Amino acid sequence: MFSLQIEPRRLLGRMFALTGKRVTVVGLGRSGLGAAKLLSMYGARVQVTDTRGESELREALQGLPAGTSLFLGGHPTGLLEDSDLVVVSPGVSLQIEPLLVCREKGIPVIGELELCARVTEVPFVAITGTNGKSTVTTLVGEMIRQGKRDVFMGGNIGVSLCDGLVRIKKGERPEPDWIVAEVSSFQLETIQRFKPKVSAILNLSPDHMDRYDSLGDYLEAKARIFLRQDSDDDVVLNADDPMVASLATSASAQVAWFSRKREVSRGVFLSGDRLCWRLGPSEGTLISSGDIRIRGVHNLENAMAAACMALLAGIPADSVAHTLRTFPGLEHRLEHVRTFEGVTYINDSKATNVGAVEKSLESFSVPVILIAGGRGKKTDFTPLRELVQEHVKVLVLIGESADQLATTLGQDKPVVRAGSMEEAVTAAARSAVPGDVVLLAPACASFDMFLDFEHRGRVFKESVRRLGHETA
Ligand code: UMA
Ligand code: ADP
Repeated sequence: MFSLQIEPRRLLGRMFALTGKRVTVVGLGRSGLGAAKLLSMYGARVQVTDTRGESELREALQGLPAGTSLFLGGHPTGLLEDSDLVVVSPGVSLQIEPLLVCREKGIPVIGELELCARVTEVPFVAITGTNGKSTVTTLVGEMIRQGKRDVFMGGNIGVSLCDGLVRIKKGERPEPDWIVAEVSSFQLETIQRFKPKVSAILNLSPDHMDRYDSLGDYLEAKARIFLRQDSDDDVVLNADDPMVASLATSASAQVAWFSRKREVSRGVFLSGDRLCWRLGPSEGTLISSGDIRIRGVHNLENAMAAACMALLAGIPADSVAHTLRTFPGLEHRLEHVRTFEGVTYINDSKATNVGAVEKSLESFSVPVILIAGGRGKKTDFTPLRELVQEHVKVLVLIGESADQLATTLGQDKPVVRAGSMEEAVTAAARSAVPGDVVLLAPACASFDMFLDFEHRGRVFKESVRRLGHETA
């Protein structure tokens, strides 16, 4: 059984006074820009450093508050060491030399989650896990809205939490009843006092192995989500995922479960085809699984996790059920693009790891032409072998991982290499016959060829829509 060992980290003093403090923000992406704005609003002397240069950061630079000091093209020696506080972006490894030095010198290093937790009393619902975070975050947000409460959604879902708080503090939007935060393991690495009222760990499978030494380290980062929770709080865990379930004994929060496989004493579970809930003395049936709009076994799990969290946040069961009946799912997650000449084209650009591609392939009972590849995350693709054997007719490979994928998965399958997404779609269409599915499920990050997974998905969809309209 996994036992949670969390290294004691230096806590900031009780007062989180920022006025006049020299605070360095590392990384000027969405997270860093939001943090710089929030820090400046609280009177900190903000300096920002990024490995990228001015020309690449032009847009972000325009959004920075006046008076921000800039150190671009690298992280100058001594800059971080002279800071009272360092706020690091999630994409920046804590193992880079300047941050190791800060740690040695006892300079506090936090991230956007911790910064937000220090400046707001609004309760958090926080969601982590390898897959399903964005779907569950959006579902919980919708359920809260349906329950007539105001909600702000942000974090790893692509929206800076600090930026949201700036808007709230400026009065540009009302103070919400809840903040629903999608949180990554990277963001959890830098929390100290972040204490969600309701948290969830959805599942765990290998991902980000370029950043973690082992699956245990990755799980430990995820488990930090309930580090500061106590018996007034709730943590929702997946009873069907042994690694996640084993965390229950390390949590001080009350545990609620979701399970497709068994009845649980507290939480949400499947009984026959009905989704049932049980929390303390109250229990009931939410909805029949066939009435949930988002399809697939993984989405059933997502629906149960979201329902459990929303019920724990006090949202009435009928609002929860209504959301499950109507929520259409998110773009770039098993998204139907088009059926052309009898072939169905599916965009699952967000399937950036093996676990997600497994669920993706399991969703189809017809032959699949799989478009995969991109920037690897030191991933072992071997677990996909059997499913590829069973479901895939042709592999169309793109990006930096194409060779590794061909070696691991392409031994008994036709493999086509493509230099661009357009080429990949054309090649896939050529291999397909009516009844087949062409599926983009890359199992890799997108950054070798695209800005992000959304850009990759859009380019795929554009290429698919152009089929049949090509000029000779
Ligand atoms: N940088 C440095 N030094 C370094 C490394 C990077 O200065 O050593 C700079 C880069 O040059 C770049 C900036 O840091 O300018 C990028 O920071 P970032 O990678 O943290 O990206 P942000 O745009 O700030 O977005 C981050 C999250 N990104 C990551 O964790 C990689 C966003 O999640 C999140 O929505 C946003 O903060 C607001 O909270 C995205 C994501 O891809 C969606 N997450 C990963 C995932 O889901 O797999 C974890
Ligand atoms: P995340 O925010 O964790 O990346 P998303 O909801 O964006 O999660 O989905 C990412 C990918 O994972 C998509 O390909 C989706 O089909 C797949 N997925 C969604 N939920 C699950 C789940 N519970 N288990 C495994 N894969 C899932």
